[in-house]
Amino acid sequence: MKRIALLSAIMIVLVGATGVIVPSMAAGEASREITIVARNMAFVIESPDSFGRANPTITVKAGRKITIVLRNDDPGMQHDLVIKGLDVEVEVTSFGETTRLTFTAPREPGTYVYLCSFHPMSMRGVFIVQ
Ligand SMILES: [Cu+2]
Repeated sequence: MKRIALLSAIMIVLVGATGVIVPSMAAGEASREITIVARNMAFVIESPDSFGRANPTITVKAGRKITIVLRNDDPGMQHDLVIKGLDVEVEVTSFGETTRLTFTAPREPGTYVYLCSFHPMSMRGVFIVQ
């Protein structure tokens, strides 16, 4: 009897523990995908609220897993995307190519600059972690 009581106590602890761990792991795995298009020597995001605006400010949640998809729509040009101060370097793309990078946003809020390392003057925007 004592043994069964101990066993069920362990089971309750285990179930309780997995009950806590599983949802947080699931939430951590969901990454937010942001598609950024390199076009006419600028970054654009094809969403209704920022369509056509060059180098829009990108805002993400602290600690959130982010996937940046970089598509190159510039014939004859190479582009990449680097976020200064973060370990984020989306690989170089040639015309018609898409590259992607998944990373976790810092846990602390902050403001960073994203840019194309080939064209840092015309392809540059603000990346906010909040
Ligand atoms: Cu570029």
